[in-house]
Amino acid sequence: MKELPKVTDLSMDTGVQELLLKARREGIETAFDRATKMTQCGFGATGVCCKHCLEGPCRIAPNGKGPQLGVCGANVDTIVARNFLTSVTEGAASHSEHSREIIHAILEVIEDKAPYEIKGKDKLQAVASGLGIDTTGKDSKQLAKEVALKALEDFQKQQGTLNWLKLRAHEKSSQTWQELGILPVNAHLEIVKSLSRQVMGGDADPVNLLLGAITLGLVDGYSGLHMSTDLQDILFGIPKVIKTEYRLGVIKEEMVNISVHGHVPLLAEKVVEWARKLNDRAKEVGAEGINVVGVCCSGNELLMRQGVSVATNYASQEMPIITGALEAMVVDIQCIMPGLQEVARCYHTEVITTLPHVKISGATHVEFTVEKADEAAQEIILRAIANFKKRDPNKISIPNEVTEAYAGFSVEQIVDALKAVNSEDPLKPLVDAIISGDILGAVGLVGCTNPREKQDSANVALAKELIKNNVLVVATGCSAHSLGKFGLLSPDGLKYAGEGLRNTLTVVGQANGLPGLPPALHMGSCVDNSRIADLLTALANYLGVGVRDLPVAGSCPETHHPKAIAIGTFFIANGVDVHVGVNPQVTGSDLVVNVLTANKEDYATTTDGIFGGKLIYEKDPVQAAAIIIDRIKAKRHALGLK
Ligand code: BF8
Ligand code: SF4
Repeated sequence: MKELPKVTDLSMDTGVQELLLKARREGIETAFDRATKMTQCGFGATGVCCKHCLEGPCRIAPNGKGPQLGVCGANVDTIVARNFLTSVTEGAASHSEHSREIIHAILEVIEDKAPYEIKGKDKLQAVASGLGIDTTGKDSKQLAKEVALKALEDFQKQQGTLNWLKLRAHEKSSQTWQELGILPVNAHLEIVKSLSRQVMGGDADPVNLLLGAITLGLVDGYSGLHMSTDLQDILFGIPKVIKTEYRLGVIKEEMVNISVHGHVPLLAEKVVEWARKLNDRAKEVGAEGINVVGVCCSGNELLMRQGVSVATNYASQEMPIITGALEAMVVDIQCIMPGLQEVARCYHTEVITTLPHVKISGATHVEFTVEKADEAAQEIILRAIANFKKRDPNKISIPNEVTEAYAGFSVEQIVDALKAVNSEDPLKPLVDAIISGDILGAVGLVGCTNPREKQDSANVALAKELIKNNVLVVATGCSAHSLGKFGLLSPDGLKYAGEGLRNTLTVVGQANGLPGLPPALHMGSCVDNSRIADLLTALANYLGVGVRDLPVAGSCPETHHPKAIAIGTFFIANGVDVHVGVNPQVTGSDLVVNVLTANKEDYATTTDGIFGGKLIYEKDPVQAAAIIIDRIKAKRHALGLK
């Protein structure tokens, strides 16, 4: 039996630490315990294990000791590259399925078959014009229908490339992809083609497989991230700056507590709506009202548009249940640990799954469709209210810390905030600060937390190091939650910033009635990495350069999900370096490592040589920040900036 690690080594969040101790006292196993028990397979960890057919599994021994070819003759480079493509494809499929759900919802809404309205009329106009749709004299419904049909084409067309790629990609980036012949045609076609090339006896050229991964990265970026964000903004409105609270103290003992967890906001928005409508019903069971809190990216979506507070992020998603005061954990899709149900069995919490293709055995299933969204949301709220009476008072313990944070920094909101400084030329103050060096560059801090890593620790340490060095941080996903918990999404966090960054953000913040902008700007959920890409495209256009030339990078210090691998690939394809702090499981192949990280020979055939961006793998956050800052400085130098 391995000794259990100290809870202070598992999470930086003292609320999580407190509940981990409670879980141990109550004999509850959590993801952190499972991570401690589970040894990682050395073959899988380096990407050299192939399970693509029943001749295997085949694994290639390191250092030439043992078989160097699979039974079919596949070598280590093919196996590692193929596994990498598998991950990117899984990510692209998840995000594309997310946007396809929103297309379907919009098509139902405009036929009055689903109880939502088109709230983002500005976004609708902007997206429709960008897609080349004639908007004159058309009402929202007609326009939304034409936009949704254009989106649907990106799952159907048999030639050309994605409408959303043409809408959102920087011209110089698409030119490179066109010259290489790697432009995606339609999302479903590329996902199927990718599966067919991974199959035994399919594509065996590692470089070709990696180019395939770039195509799937583009599917992820344009059919997944960009399309989801654009269509969600059309349906639910463009996020504006909003104040909220973070940490487990947002769960309230006197309230009926419901956490929403997952990704697609169709359900989560309805849960919030019906929690408000049925609030008084909670009083009938002795509660003061209904309190909805967020976890993971559903939490981000609700935070960005509704200011809903966030209890915690991925690795500690079981903790809200362990408070003993959570009546329901409502989930839709992605990043939902099946282990939630095992934990919930020991409390009164009802885990409620909602989608026909994402069920957990033992959990309650309330089927959600956009057509019956109101009925499903009502049933969920009424179930939660009924559970309030089932609490065991001896098991209730809610950590009391909360941290104030600001979110809602869509590109539109950032531009609006900058307009308060320069109404004629809003990007100018930002660009001037970059040119003068007050802002050295920008980093998108994105991705997850991972039960194998000390939760929030690398996300926060890396952000602090960057901010100290005048690098502006924009954040999404569970990384943004880490920063929120530790004060970096609040103007108070400016105390950690270097002078140039602090002054710039103070000026912009004060022009907008805040003491300053936070040193890290929360731009949304993981699909909202599209907002970061849009900001980069706007900056590149302003400066008349390519995205690859900008002094920027992405970083995923605590990642775990294939979606993050796909997002990283999308940014690398756009010429943005991507740092990961968790082993990307490709180190078994020198060829793959060299193509992705450009650290040895054949620079011209690396992603850095071709696209202008590379993978950086560094576990230590301070060291990682130094590497990122060096690259930012090199890109500044190439632009003629000091
Ligand atoms: O899409 S950051 S743990 S919740 S994968 Fe998952 Fe990672 Fe969180 Fe959002 Ni993104
Ligand atoms: Fe082994 Fe080749 Fe089959 Fe993979 S595809 S399991 S390497 S025989």
